[in-house]
Amino acid sequence: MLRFLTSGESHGKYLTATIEGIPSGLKISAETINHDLARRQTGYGVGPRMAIEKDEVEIVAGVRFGKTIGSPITLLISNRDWIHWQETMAVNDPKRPIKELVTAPRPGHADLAGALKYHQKDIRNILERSSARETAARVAVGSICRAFVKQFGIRVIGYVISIGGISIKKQNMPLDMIHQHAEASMLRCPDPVAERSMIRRIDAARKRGDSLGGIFEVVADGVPPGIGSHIQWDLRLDARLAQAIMSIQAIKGVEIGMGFEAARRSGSQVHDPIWYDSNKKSFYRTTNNAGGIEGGISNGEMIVVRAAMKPIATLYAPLHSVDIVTKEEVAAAVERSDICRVPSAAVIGEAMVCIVLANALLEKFGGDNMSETLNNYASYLRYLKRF
Ligand code: EPS
Repeated sequence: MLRFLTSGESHGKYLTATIEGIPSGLKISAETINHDLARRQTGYGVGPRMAIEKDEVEIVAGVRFGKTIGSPITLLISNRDWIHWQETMAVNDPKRPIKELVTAPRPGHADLAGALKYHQKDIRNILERSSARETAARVAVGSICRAFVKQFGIRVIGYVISIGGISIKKQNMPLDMIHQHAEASMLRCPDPVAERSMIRRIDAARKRGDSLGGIFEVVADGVPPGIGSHIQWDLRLDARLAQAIMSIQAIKGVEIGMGFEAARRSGSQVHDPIWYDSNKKSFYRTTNNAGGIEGGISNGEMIVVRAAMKPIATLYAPLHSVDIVTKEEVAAAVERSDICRVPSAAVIGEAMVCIVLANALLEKFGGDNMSETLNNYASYLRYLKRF
């Protein structure tokens, strides 16, 4: 079983992650993880914080001479901004009382619900952990899982398909081209025409003191049939992907394949007819409305997950709120913030998909070292041809 935990506050000293269950013998390098960390930090619409941070991982446990050794892997990422927050975020009792309490909850953030739940009169004790800064740690974990799923020939690609109501046109664009364009785009958007309109929308939102959300899509290519299971609710691959994606800060909706559109169509317009290729000795589909999953099990087609991200909750032109101490009507707190982080969310989505797939693959193929795991996989592929 693969499991992981992250810890760390947005302006604390470090983010950390511990991941357990990766077999021994998997090649891991800080450079590869840093590449994904850098991808998460880019994007037109990021706020001033990203000029301060340049995320770099330190691997402090579980890896020796560039390979996993089967023990828990612990990762550290420094918050460079911490230097400016040492007093505010001190672990020990402060020498002087902290006067700058945050007491005006932001609608859409965890501020009020968290303050009520954890009995806090300083919302900083909530916002520091609810901040999407935490996703840097998840991307680092996802990067290790990406290295694992790559051994199975799986690649996971995320890109933006809509921002602020502007959507891309990608009919029939091959995956390689989508990937290439998305990587080159400052909005991780494969359609340069749509990208230009999105940028205009972001500029307009910035001028108004507003923020924008959008939709990203993550695809996993090369997943074999038979991952996940129909036999229990918590083993279903689609359910696990939905939970993982929904757990990303600010995500309000998740779709697999055709998603909500399937509810508007009849069965003959939705389900993907089954064909057999006797040369390749494998079943295939000519459509993929199921998004690669049927009955909670991967069916061998590309897995397609989409997520809707709400606009960032911190608004430079703040909404109406109520002070949690005085109960007076106030404007919501304005923390320095971003205008749009959908491009980052696409990279975080990739990480969560890699984590879920790695776990489901380990469940099916087991193994305590990579050669055992991959031998089991090779034997399964041989079985599929004989089926
Ligand atoms: C965030 C607020 C901003 C973002 C942050 C998420 O941070 P700050 O308050 O320090 O300006 O930049 O995202 C990151 C730091 C990051 O690495 O993605 C929030 O409130 O969620």
